[in-house]
Amino acid sequence: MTTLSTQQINNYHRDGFILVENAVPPDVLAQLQSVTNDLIDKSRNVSTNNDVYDLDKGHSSTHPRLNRIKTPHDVHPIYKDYLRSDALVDLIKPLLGENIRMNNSKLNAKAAQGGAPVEWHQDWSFYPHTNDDLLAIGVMLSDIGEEDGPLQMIPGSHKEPVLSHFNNGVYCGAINPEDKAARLEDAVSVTGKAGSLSIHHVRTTHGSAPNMGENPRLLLLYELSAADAWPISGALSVFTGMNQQELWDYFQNNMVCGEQSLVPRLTDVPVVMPLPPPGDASSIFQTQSSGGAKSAFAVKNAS
Ligand SMILES: O=C(O)CCC(=O)C(=O)O
Repeated sequence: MTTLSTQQINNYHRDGFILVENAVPPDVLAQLQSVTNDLIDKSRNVSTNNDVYDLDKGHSSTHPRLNRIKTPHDVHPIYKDYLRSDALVDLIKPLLGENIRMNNSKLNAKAAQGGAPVEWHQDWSFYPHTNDDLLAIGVMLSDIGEEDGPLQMIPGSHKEPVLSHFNNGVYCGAINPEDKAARLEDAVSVTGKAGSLSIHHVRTTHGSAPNMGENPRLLLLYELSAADAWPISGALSVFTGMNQQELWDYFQNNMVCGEQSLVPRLTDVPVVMPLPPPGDASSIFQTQSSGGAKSAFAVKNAS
């Protein structure tokens, strides 16, 4: 499978997400899994969060437990090689056009038996751009079933108003689960075998419950944008703190295909700046916990 069917493209535009099964070539999947398992193994030597690892509660040298490998594309070339392969690029061009940039990558390695939830949010609230031709690809590196804390999406939410992601006046990277406009009762789980992909629009409301399964839930996420979508200064994002040269180099180094554009395409998009920031914005897990996000999943588990 290297292209999306017309129906998949239409479903992406209608629902704001799709599942693409058997998308990763088996040899590539095996390499991605092997490199990832090695990285998890190496986290045994780490005891505090650093540039590579965001550790889960209970992490130790005998029981490695990770929330995340932060920017896998910086850690091993395989992650960028797959992103730039025909197998992936041909899938996303119908959604983002010929000129595509990667803004960031991350590998959410939700540890087995309780690995942290990700509270409901819209990625757009973290990093508004000049237009919303942005999406995230989730590459399943493990089988992800209902008990493993799969991504859950709210169909059609990418066309609805952007919800408040604030708590007590501070950006907390999550909506209030009591917000009726979020329609959380409509959630759909995106489950699949290793080698499947989820693709979701930057404005689609999504989250995921703790992993209650026996194995880590390994989801490699690439955040991509049309090259003429430029981040709005002040966003809580990977670009914050870069000088002009660093930003330019980053953009150039992370082109997936086509050419970088110097002419941002401005469209009528709803923007709320994610400011003031929470105490620790080093990952979504820290943003949500230090920002005091209300937990949908803790409430659900307790009931
Ligand atoms: O890993 C997950 O379940 C959700 C990840 C996510 O939404 C994010 O990191 O922005």
